[in-house]
Formats: sequence, C-alpha cells, structure tokens
Amino acid sequence: MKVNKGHMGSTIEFISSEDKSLFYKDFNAKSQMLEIFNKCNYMGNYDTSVINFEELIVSELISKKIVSEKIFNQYDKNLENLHLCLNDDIKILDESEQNSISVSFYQTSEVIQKMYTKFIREIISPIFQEKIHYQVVPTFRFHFPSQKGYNWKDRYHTDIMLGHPPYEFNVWLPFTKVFDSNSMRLTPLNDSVKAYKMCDNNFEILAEKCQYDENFISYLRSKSSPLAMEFGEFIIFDPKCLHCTQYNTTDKTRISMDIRIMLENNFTKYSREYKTTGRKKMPFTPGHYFSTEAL
Ligand SMILES: O=C(O)CCC(=O)C(=O)O
Ligand SMILES: [Fe+2]
Repeated sequence: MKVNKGHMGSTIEFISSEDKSLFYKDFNAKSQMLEIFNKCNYMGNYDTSVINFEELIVSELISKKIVSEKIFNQYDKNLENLHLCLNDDIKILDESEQNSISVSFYQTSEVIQKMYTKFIREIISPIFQEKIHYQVVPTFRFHFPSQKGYNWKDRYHTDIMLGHPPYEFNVWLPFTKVFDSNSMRLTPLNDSVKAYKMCDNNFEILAEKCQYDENFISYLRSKSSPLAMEFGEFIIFDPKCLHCTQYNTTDKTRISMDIRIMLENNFTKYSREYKTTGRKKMPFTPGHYFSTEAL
C-alpha cells in the first residue's frame, strides 16, 4: 500500500488557480544557469587553507560533544571515518532524510558562521555580476555508511517542489571526498525537464513516481550520476536539476553543505509569494530565509 511518505504531501500547494498559473510562469522562465554559464552546472574550487571548514567542523563536533577528541584522533583525525567514532543512535535518519547531527548544525559557532559568509563573499559572489543574498542557515549533511532509517527508494526531487522559488541557484560543497553512493546524484537539466513532462509538471505525481514507479526511477537513475568531488570544490546547479541523496553503501562518511543563493534583483521577479512548505511557512525573502545583506 502506498503511504504518504517523503515529498508526497509536502509538495508546494497553490491557493488558487491564478496562484498556480503564476507559479508555472516562474517555473517556465528561462534558466539563469544557461543564461549566465551556458550550462546547467558550474564547478569551481577554493583554497582550503584559507577557507577551512574541515577543521571548524571537527572543533564543532567536539564542542557539541558529538565526538571526543581522543576517539577522533584514534581514527586518524579523518572525517571520512567519523561513523566509526559514533554510537548508532545518533546516525539514524528521520523522514526528512536528516540525522540528529545535521539537525544540531542548524546552530553553529560564530567562527563557522563567519567562515560561511567569507565563503559566500570571497568565493561565490565574485562569480556573479550582481550581489547575492544567501540562505541564512546552511544545511550541513552528515551522511554515514549503511545508515539506519534509510528505508526508502532514493528520492529524487527539486527544491522547487518543496516551495522554493525557481529563481534560486543551488550550491553544494563537500568537506570529505565524495564518490559513488556516499554522494548526491544529479540529473542534467534537459533530462529533468523530460521527467517533469512525464509527470504533467505536477509535483505530487513526481513525488509518487519517484518512490513507486520503477520505470521512472530507472529512467532518472540512468540519466543522473553521483557527484565525484573533493574537499575544496563546489558546484552551482540549476534548481530544476533533479537530485537525490543515496543509501550510502561505501565505507566512508560524507559531510557536505548545501545552500541556496539568490541574485539581488531576482526577488522582484517573483510572480507570487514563495514560502517553505513545512510548519514554519518562512518566506523566501531577505531577512527571512535569505540574508538581509547582499554580498
Ligand atoms: O546532499 C544531499 O544528499 C542532498 C542535498 C540537496 O537536496 C540539495 O542540495 O538541495
Ligand atoms: Fe535538494
């Protein structure tokens, strides 16, 4: 029996047929990735001796008492071995594909917050001609091998189906080497658009097909591939590119950060109001989901 799981039921809702058609006006707007970069994703890198998230994450894990320094040292001070230093219960994933460590990183020390804005200001912002607003609270993901609670098919999604404005850019960066199933799978834009068409551009249908339609899942699997990246690299991708976390069958922990950014002038392009679909209904505007300041 199909139950309302994953993105099913938490997809964007329209308050009227007008709202719906305004949404699709935005959804069908020309891709900014193609306009700016002429491709649906852009890979870049930065100097990890200047922007060193790795050492700050280790200190944060120790100060949050998630791991003890002594045990971490025993496993070569290597974040890829983090799963070996932890009890199983804090690795369990919830329905929104997060574990308690990722959730605890919604609040981080000031040094991490400063490093985050430094990364945006010095690495991401110069890529664009306009200033950018950035997601205030970045998502840190700790993705462990054979994680308990992962009892679903890889759930392909676009953040747009969860209420995000189609004008965002997704930015994703690993703090460990990422490969095979410990990484995120990403689908090119043209294949993602084909997948939307197969679902009549309806996100409830998409959410259902992603979990229960074997042909659809194999279509996406054949078109997508896992990001193979190192600490010090980042990728910016079109928000319409379907992507998913995978069941990690490697023997390495993956730690990554995902954020969304918005060009300063893009807020004026919204044809409707965009809010998170969860309980908080947070607007995707400066001073709420996005930073007040533009860097
Ligand atoms: O890192 C992952 O596995 C998923 C990230 C994601 O969904 C995103 O960057 O929007
Ligand atoms: Fe996502």
